[in-house]
Amino acid sequence: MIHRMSKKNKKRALVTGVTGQDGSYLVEFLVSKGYTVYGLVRRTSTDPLARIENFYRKNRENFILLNGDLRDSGAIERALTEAKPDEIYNLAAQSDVGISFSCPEETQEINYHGLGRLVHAALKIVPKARIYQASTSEMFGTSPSPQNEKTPFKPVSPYAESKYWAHMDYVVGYREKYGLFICSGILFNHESPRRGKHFVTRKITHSLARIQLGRQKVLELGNLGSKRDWGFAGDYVEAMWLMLQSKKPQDYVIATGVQHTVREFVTAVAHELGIEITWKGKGVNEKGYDQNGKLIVTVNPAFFRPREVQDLRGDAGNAMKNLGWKPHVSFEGLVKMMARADVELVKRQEA
Ligand code: NAP
Ligand code: F7E
Repeated sequence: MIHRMSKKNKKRALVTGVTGQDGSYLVEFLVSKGYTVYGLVRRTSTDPLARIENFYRKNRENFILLNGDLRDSGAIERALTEAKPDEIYNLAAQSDVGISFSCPEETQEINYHGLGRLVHAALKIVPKARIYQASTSEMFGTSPSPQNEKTPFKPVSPYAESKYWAHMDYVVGYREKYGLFICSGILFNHESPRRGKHFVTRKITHSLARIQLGRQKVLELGNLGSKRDWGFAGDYVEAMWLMLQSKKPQDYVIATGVQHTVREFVTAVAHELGIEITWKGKGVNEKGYDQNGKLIVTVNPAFFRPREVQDLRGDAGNAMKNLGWKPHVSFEGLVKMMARADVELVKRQEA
């Protein structure tokens, strides 16, 4: 059990992607452990701080924001010089798999070269810092489930390829070549009320909440048969931290081991909101009706991907054994948490 640290030996962490879903949970977790956290924030035309604003306002002593972008080596060097981190969590990414098919260069630039810039700067400025890389189950691609650390990587999207090469070159490669303490968390899908609305779980909870409250008629989705292993983001950030507390850097799969289809996620969220869905038809003609026979879910081929990962279910046995990590929120708990949060959000927006 690790206790909060005294001021003198306070650990320092740099978190890239601190404004994202995982970044927001991780900064709360690290500050609760007594860390001083530096968060890298890139310039955007809209306010990027939505997920961390309240926490930032109340924790300015232990939470410092620095301007920077993973595409800018100078900014990364300045951030490392100022933060002097003991631990670096690289969560920044173009993280949308679907969008990576239309923006492969940007995806590669941020996800692959961004990690390259970060590790080169770390070798120069803080060579002893421990580095966590946000790798992904998408790297397994078409390898059948269950997937663990020994499963072959068969990436099928520009996103998965960028993460795969970042893992091979800068995590596995630099650990061997330069003795860097760097490791990959190969995380399966993890969600929360803070998930971006373009990812399928949040699109479903937000849209069905709007449908239940009469603000939207139909939810349009893509591949309903796709299978994922969905966990809670708040549980997964603890695994990131545990990996950097290990004696030796090692890559771990982090997952719940439970798999559901997108269709099952829709049915479960609808049930939570008092809507009982009946599915009729197949493929692009499949439709979901509520208990009154009203059409509420349709398939729109525009949401299909050129290449799809159909079957993900992780085996996190190594993380459970070596790190003592386990997920606390079940699939049902996640559905409930996200559905309720979106009903409250939509109600507030109505007022
Ligand atoms: P997210 O919500 O999309 O957050 C991504 C973060 O990266 C945001 O803070 C974003 O900033 C930042 N970012 C994007 N481009 C950047 C750049 N050029 N320079 C600096 N920052 C940049 O993603 P997430 O769900 O929290 O995921 C965190 C990490 O884990 C990502 O690397 C993702 O690929 C990986 N991952 C996620 C999952 C999952 O299921 N959530 C599973 C496996 C791996 P803005 O706020 O300005 O956009
Ligand atoms: O899609 C299908 C879609 O976009 C899940 C990222 O965090 O997790 C995430 O990537 C599944 C896919 O997540 C829609 O085709 C159907 O099969 O929520 P998603 P993802 O692609 O699994 C991994 C682990 C990461 O690393 C990524 O950063 O749902 N699907 N209909 C749809 N997906 C979306 N987005 N929208 C639909 O309408």
